[in-house]
Amino acid sequence: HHIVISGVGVWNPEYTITNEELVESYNAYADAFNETNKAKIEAGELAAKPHSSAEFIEKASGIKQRYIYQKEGALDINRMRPLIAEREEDALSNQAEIAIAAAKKALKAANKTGQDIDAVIVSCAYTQRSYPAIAIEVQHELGITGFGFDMLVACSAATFGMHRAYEMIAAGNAKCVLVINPELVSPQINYTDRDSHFIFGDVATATILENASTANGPHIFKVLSTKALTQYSNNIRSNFGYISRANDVDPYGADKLFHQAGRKVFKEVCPMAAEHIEQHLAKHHLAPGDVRRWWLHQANINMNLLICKRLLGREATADEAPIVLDEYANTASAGSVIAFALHHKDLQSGDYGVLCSFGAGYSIGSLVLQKQ
Ligand code: CO8
Repeated sequence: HHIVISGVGVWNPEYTITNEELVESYNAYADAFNETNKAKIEAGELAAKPHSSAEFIEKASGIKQRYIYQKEGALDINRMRPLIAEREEDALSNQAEIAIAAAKKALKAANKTGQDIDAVIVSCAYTQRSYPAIAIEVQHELGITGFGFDMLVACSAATFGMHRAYEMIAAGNAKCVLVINPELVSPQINYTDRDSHFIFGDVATATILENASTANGPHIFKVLSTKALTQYSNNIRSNFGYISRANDVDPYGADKLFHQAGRKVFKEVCPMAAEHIEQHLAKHHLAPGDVRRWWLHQANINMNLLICKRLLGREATADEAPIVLDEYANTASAGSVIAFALHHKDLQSGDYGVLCSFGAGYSIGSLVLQKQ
């Protein structure tokens, strides 16, 4: 089977939040919290909220700013969450809107229209509703005949989505698949938690996978193979779900939002990811040194530096393993796709690249690519 990635697109929200803006809001919130709870804190019944710092954030993560779908509300210390107005049932949903924006860019890059697509996969960390699927809404809006479905794999949603597209094409069940990652994650961020308030940003990415015989875009990458691994861990978790209502618990409690044991994740996931990539390359008799570009998951700059060092035995250059964290922060599954979208046009025919996600689950998903 000759299956290729023939187009990719990234859509950025119009609003950004810098580390400085984020920290100013959080610190004002923490001061107000500590003032309100002064008696309990002095009695040792409640922990005081410590200050956050923009320098810490940049040094610990590589993040300088993040995009946000709706800035209003997120920095308001009496609210600490974005204000997103509910839409009527006959209006386009928020996630379909950003999915379509990214999809149009990917279609253009691949020289395709909706008529060329016969399957749509919306794959991301959260969907805003259970049904009807966001993918079917997107399919309808773009005039696509065929089928669509949603799937969730947290950080590895994008790569696992591409894996499914690859298999659907290989099996002859689809010819040209649109995979979209509308990562609208800001509603799940706990802006009152200093350990995690800085980590995530909103974005949408899309890719087109198809048979090599129909691909006619300017930048075509053959998918040599796909490889996936999952291993259960509670170290990155969100307990938000439809059963909360029946549990009689606060559906907005801190454990219902993203939370993690960041140090443990770092220590456990880095070796797993490096080993996974090495094994995947070995299937093609390739060594890490043969890889021209690494489009890695974008959770933390130090994680990527460490993984590359394990693979290459030296530091990777920014040209070899581009980082987009400074501008985008962690965008759940979209990070490696953004890196690919912004840094693929300069590759020469025959060059190898690895696209790889790693994170919650734990989950690792990779594709070994070769520029046509
Ligand atoms: N400002 C100042 N100080 C801080 C702050 C802050 N904001 N936060 C923590 N500190 C303090 C800590 O309290 C600690 O103090 P002390 O030493 O006194 O205890 C000190 O700074 C050092 O803290 P850490 O050891 O925790 O700091 P690290 O250097 O380990 O950095 C990170 C923390 C950045 C979280 C790092 O551990 C990390 O990135 N780990 C990997 C995390 C990761 O990859 N997570 C995956 C995320 S999941 C995903 O990608 C998708 C999930 C689905 C999407 C969810 C969307 C909402």
